[in-house]
Amino acid sequence: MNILTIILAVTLCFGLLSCDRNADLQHSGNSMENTHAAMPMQPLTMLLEHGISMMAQGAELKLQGSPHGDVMLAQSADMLRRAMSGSEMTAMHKGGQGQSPAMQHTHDLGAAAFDLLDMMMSLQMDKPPKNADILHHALNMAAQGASLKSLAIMGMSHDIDVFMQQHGMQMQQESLALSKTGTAPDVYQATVLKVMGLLVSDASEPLQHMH
Ligand SMILES: [Cu+2]
Repeated sequence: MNILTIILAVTLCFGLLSCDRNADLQHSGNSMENTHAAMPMQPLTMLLEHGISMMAQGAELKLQGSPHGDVMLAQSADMLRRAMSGSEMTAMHKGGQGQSPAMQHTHDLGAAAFDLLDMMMSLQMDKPPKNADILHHALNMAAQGASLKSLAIMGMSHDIDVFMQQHGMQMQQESLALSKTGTAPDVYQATVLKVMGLLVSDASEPLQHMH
């Protein structure tokens, strides 16, 4: 091996090493953003689902005259905002996930939930909407069912995942049956039904494709 070949080999080696180091530095510099950009949608969806469950209970308490109703409605507003416009959501959009079907579905659900929350905040004890108690109960069930399904999709517990997903779907079917009140829906009922419809039709893959 002549001296030129050795010099070439050594230069090449250093070149590769420094490239690697640059890549590493770039990676660690952005690591927070990268982690968020690659984050699955489920944790944010679960915040949203929990916020909706709290709204349903808060609205019911408010109609019963409990001051804790307003507290819960305010807390659910914070939770919806945390999910929909927190740093994770911003990073996911910057990372190119803004156009995914899951993202679009999450924003549809978030928007519908905010619309309903507005109506709930102005509920009055002496003027409850038609069938309010059954609708709140059904909404809470649909949200909890959605949460079980989201947890199952995260794939942490194998057989229990399947059980949770099945129970989540069962809760949602029962919630839909409960919410059919047999009367023509007024604006309040239609808004609740819209949120429930979005909770039931999540855009995630069926569980059997995840393993
Ligand atoms: Cu988004």
